[in-house]
Amino acid sequence: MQDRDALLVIDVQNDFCAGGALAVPEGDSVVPVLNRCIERFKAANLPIFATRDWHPEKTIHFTTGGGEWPPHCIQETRGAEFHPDLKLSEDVVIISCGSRSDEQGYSGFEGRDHQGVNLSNLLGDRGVDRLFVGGLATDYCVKFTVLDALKQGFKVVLIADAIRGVDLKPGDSERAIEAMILAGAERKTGLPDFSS
Ligand code: VGL
Repeated sequence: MQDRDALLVIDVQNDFCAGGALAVPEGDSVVPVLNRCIERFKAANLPIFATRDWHPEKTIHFTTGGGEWPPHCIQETRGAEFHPDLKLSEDVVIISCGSRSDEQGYSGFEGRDHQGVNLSNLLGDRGVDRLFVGGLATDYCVKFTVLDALKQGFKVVLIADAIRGVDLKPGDSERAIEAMILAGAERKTGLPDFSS
């Protein structure tokens, strides 16, 4: 970890965890790993961002609106809340994605904070140039967010133990990881520290 690093936690929400509307296999297992990452970034006074899927009831993202997914992460519902054990503090910047009915919202870079500022501007304002990324799901929001980050010139470190995928087709997550690495992401096992 260095001065211009930030932690980006992707969609660790009830609906993507055990018992949720779109539960990712072993989704909950990212929580303790991410909590330790959060502690480290806080201790180092480095910024932390957390994306959330934040859909309206009717959207092209859901099967009910012609899309691919069962309804999940509907604004202001329990399914859209962050996992109760995830230790996000007040100063974590929350980025809401897919909040319009005509967008899918897979990438955190399409999301905005509560004032409508997009993720790239927020990162730019804080002088961030490298993102440590973990969360759900490897083969969707993590992948699209990481690929967008790399396209926009950010460096990316994937926290291998802090991501889990949907794997609608077996191997989707592995292929997503390969695509992210091919695009320039670095994959790290273990927790981020100042030697990395
Ligand atoms: C996601 C499937 C559908 C994700 C969102 O957060 O990765 N996956 N919508």
